[in-house]
Amino acid sequence: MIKDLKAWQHGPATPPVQLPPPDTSPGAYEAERVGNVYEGAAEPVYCKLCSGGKKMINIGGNVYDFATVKGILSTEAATKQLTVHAIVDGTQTYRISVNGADSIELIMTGTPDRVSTATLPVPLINGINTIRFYHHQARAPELDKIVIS
Ligand SMILES: [Ca+2]
Repeated sequence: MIKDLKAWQHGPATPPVQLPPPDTSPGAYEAERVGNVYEGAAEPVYCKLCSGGKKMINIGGNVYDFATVKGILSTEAATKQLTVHAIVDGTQTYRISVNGADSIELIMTGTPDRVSTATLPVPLINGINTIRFYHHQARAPELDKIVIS
């Protein structure tokens, strides 16, 4: 039963032939990118609307379901704009922690039939940054990608 549910969440065994390509522009990081961390129930699944054809589902709702986007390069210590691309069902909220710092709240609104975006300033260090997406109380949006500018 659980196995069947997992198979359903991952989509068909043969994925749709036409999936959108990943965003390889500077500052773009797919949520499903290899090297990211998906903890607990959080996992990448197919999404025909999404950049790269995948999104990260099951983020938030407790302390152990979260996703961390790693390898975010900045060539200076500065405040940059983080634009979050996600599938949002109504109003949902992320807690966002940059490099392990206290979290910033990001409230997003949208509908499941499109990718919604929201932008907030984040402090980056010079070098490799990590950004953790989570929420302890409620399910957060399904993360497609982030763009740093
Ligand atoms: Ca994606």
